[in-house]
Amino acid sequence: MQLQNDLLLRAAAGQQTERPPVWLMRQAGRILPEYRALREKVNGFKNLVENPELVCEVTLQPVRALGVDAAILFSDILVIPEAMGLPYQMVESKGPWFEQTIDTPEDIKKLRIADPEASLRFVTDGVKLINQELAGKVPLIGFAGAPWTIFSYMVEGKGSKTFSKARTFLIQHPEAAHQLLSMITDSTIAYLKAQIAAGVHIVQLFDSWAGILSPQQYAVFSMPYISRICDAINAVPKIVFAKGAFFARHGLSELNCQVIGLDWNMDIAESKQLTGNRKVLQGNLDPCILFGDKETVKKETIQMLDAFGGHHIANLGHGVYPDTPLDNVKCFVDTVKAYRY
Ligand code: 1CP
Repeated sequence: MQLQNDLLLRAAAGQQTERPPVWLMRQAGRILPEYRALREKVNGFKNLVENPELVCEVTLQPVRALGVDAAILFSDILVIPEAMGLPYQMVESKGPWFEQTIDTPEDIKKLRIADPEASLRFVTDGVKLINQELAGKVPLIGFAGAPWTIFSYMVEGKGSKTFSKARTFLIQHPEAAHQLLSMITDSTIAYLKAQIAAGVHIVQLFDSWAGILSPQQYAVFSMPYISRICDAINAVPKIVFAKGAFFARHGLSELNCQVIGLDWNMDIAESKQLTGNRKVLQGNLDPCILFGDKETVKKETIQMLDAFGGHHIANLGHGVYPDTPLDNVKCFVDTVKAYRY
């Protein structure tokens, strides 16, 4: 279907656009009262994620409420560990929790490569419904976690500040780590291909825990797997967001992808230089700016847009925090939409 607003796809393709497209990581979720109400009604996160009609509804909520230039599929990166044999729960106000974890190389034998046809139909059915409902209004972003980030949750079993258990696994069992990362990679390729076949227009890989590895470890345990995914997916443009991996910006710019996401710790001018204008850049306003007053939100947003100066997709440097004032999220979006190069 012809898209009415294809700004994101034009920008991702490296074309000069009249202004940057804008969307927010975690735009679907707790910033919206209509999300909180629905989540309450169905009694929890997984009951939303696993129901295609509700996936569709929650994906569309921010498009209606904020007027962003893209929808992002409502799901979670943790559906992949589950499809590989490690089910997760989402514990109210705590986050993800896995009953079983990967503690030893032996544990990997319990896992399988994810079969999206068999276990992720709620996602692909959701994608089809979303596109029907969007009717070409804006593009739909699909996503998956990068293998290293998924590995971290499978070993750790929950969120962590240090992911020291996951990093220790790399030291004690490097070969088993590669085996598991490879299985996650194959699962992710199958999963993204299924999302694309169902209709997503562009995909983002979230390497949320990239920044806790050393540059050397990143080059060994993360980048090669991201590279394999980028090489396997060619039907749509790819965004790679490696949170905290300031040391990998040059390396990331050599991947077979169109867009690199930046977090707010990464200087814009320096990032442009390190990526040598080979990539479109996405990001990178500190989500905390949206807790300032409107003048501050406008001023900081325009300053960021000026600093990128083109070949840019406007976003925050990480997901929008759930308690952000909705008015300020709108102010951010409206400021980008009023901007012209
Ligand atoms: O309703 C709730 O309380 C659940 C909060 C929530 C939401 C709205 C979680 C739990 N996941 C999601 C949806 C989600 N997760 C999306 C939806 C699309 C959108 O962006 O609007 C996406 C892209 C994700 C991806 C995701 N899940 C990431 C990567 C992005 C990032 O933030 O770095 C990660 C690390 C997760 C794991 C996860 N899921 C949920 C939480 C609270 C966490 C993080 C836990 C931790 O701190 O380790």
